[in-house]
Amino acid sequence: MRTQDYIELENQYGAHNYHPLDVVITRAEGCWVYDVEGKRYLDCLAAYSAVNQGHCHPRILKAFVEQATKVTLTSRAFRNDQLPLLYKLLHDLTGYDMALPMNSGAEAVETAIKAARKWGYKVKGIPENKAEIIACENNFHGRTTTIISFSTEPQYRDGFGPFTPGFQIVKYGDIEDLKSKINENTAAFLVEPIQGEAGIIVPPEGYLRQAEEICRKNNVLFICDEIQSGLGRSGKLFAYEYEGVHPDLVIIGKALSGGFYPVSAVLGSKEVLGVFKPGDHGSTFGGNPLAARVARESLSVLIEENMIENSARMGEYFLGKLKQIKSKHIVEVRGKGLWIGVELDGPARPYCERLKDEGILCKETHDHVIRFAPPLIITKEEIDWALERIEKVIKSFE
Ligand code: IF1
Repeated sequence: MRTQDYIELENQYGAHNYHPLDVVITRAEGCWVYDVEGKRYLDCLAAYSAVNQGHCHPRILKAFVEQATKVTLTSRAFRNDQLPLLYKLLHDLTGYDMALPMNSGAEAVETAIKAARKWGYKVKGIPENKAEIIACENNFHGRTTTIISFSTEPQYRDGFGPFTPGFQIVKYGDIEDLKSKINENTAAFLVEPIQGEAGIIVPPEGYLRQAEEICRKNNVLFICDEIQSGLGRSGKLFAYEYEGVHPDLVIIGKALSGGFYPVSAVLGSKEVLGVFKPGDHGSTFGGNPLAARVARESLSVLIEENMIENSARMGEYFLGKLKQIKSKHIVEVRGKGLWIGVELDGPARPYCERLKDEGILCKETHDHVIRFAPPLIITKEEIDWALERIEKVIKSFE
């Protein structure tokens, strides 16, 4: 079968909830993916930062296969020999005393919302059903009905009401707005340390530090969603580290499994995550031994193969070179680590289509931004290979 044959099948039998590029990938390794015609592409999306370690990382694959021959799922009605080891590794790596494992990022965000509300009632003493959680304009935290209830993106909400109450929206980066929206019923402030879907928006220097301070002063939980920004993407283990803050809850996912398996988790203190009593919350697959084994290996290779340092170093190089590209259509080039957005004065999709023809796969975000987020193992040579083609494509629109 050829590319078009796969596309026709997908169009005929699949729901059309995406508008993917017309490339049909059959194999992937490291930073490169190969289509059914045998053409190779440099992957500059890394599955929205779920394959930070590079596609089909051999060590994660080995761990995945070995564990799959032993036991994959026990349910949490019983214990297994992998989850405790993941808990210990997460504690040693992050300093957080407790973790609650889930599967998708959205499930971890929902878990954090439930933890914050329960903490609000049981610890802070907010009157029942009065808890409020503050989120930011242009946030992206997932696609469940509760999460899109506080989305400000009309398309993510259209046709999905009625919405879950109990959320307030503040301008991202605006400390005064946060101060004005906090009240005695506020349980938590949920924020992306760098907004991904919004177009890789880095907040003003000091914003997270001031936000944490305001939360502490008002006995409000400070929650960072690091599902996309975390695990090395920004050049540090967590993007919040740039501001030296210590969130009450940290939400992780995506690269926690190196792209092998849906694994997510909420990290926090015993005071906050301890609000969950047996039976309060759960998930059939949450914390399964296969997920835990894969997550352990994914974290280990991230650290042992110095991928976070590479993200910082290669990201600085990539960003610096992209900033040198002259074009009247480029509004701004911004980012942190290997997470870069090139904002244009018009739609970014045509650029992504042309980049595909040049052998580079990336995805527009918020219409006008080309996002470059390759696996964190990318080399200087691969970046130079890409830069040549990126410059050619950008110049072709002059
Ligand atoms: C899609 C982008 C979208 C996330 C943050 C939670 C989640 C995500 C910061 C939920 C997921 C994915 C979802 C995927 C495309 C991608 C995405 F931001 F990465 F670009 F949509 F906005 N918090 N982001 O980025 O995690 O439940 O998906 O595991 O829905 O199209 P999930």
